[in-house]
Amino acid sequence: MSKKLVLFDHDGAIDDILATMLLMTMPHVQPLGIIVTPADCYINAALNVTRKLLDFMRCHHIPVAESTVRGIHPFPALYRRDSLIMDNFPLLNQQDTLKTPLVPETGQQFMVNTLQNAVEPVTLMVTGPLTTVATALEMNPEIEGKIKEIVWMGGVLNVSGNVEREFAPEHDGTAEWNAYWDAIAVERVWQTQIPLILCTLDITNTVPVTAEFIRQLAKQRHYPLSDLAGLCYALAIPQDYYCWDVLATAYLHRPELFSVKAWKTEVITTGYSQGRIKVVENGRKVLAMDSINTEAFHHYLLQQWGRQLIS
Ligand SMILES: [Ca+2]
Repeated sequence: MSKKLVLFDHDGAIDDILATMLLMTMPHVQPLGIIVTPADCYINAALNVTRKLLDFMRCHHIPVAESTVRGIHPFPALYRRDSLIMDNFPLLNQQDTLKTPLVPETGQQFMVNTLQNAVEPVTLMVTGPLTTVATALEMNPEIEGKIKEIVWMGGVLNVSGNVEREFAPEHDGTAEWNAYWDAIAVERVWQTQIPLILCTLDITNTVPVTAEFIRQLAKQRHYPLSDLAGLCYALAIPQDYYCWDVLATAYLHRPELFSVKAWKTEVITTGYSQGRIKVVENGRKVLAMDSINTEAFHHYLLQQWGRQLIS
C-alpha cells in the first residue's frame, strides 16, 4: 500500500512540536516537508526546534521551510516565547550541528513546488493559521487540484472562542486564535472546493492535558520521545493546556477514534467577531471532528511515544 502524502504546516508552539513528534511516528505517512508559519512562535527559534526535533528522531531527510507570511493580529509574546524555551531543551541540544535542511525558498513557495511535484494529491495538515496555504493558493491557484484535503486545527463553532479581551480588547470572544490571526486567509481557503476537516475548540475543550496523563508519560520516560513530550507538557501546564494540534494530527492515523459531523459555515472577516466561523443555513460545507474516545486517544499517544528511536 502506498503511503499517505502529508505536507505539514505548523506555527511553532509547544503543541505544534508535539504534533510533529506524533506525525513522525506514523508508519503509513510520508511527510513531504514541514513549513513553519511565523504565528504562535518566534520564527528562528521555531525553525531551530523543528530541525533539532527531526534530527533527534532521525528524520533529517525531511526538508523544513520558513513561511514569510504575515498575520493581522499577532499572538501574545507570552505564548510565543515557548519556542525560545524549547530551543534550549537539553534533549534537543546534544549535537553541535544540524542535519535537517532548511530549504532556500520561502515556505509558501515550497508549498507550491511540493504540491506541483507530488505524484498524487496531498493531505495538508495545518496546526496554525491558514495564511501560508491561502498565499500559496494566490501564487498558483492550480495547486488546489493537488490538495486532497486540509485537516486544520482551527476555528470554533458552537462554544466560546479563545481570543481573550486581555489580548484583543476589540474582539467579542467568538473566534479561535488561528482563525483570528488572519481571518481573510480562512475566507480564501473557504472559497475553494478542497475538503476541509476541522479540529475546533468544540472538541479540543474536551481533551485537557491531565495530571494523570502526565504521570503515565513520566512512567515511560526511559523512552526518549516520552521524556521530550513530558518536558513539553511541563512547560505548557501553567497555561491551562489542551490537546489542540496533537488531537488534530492524531486524526491522520486513527480517524476511527473520532466521530465527525458536517456543518455549513461562513467566515466573519471584519468587525468585532472577525475570525468567527459561523454556522449558517446555507454556507460552505465543512466536516468537524465532533467527539473523541479520550482514553483510547491517550493510550495511542503513550504507545506512539513509547518506543526507541531507530538509529
Ligand atoms: Ca499551533
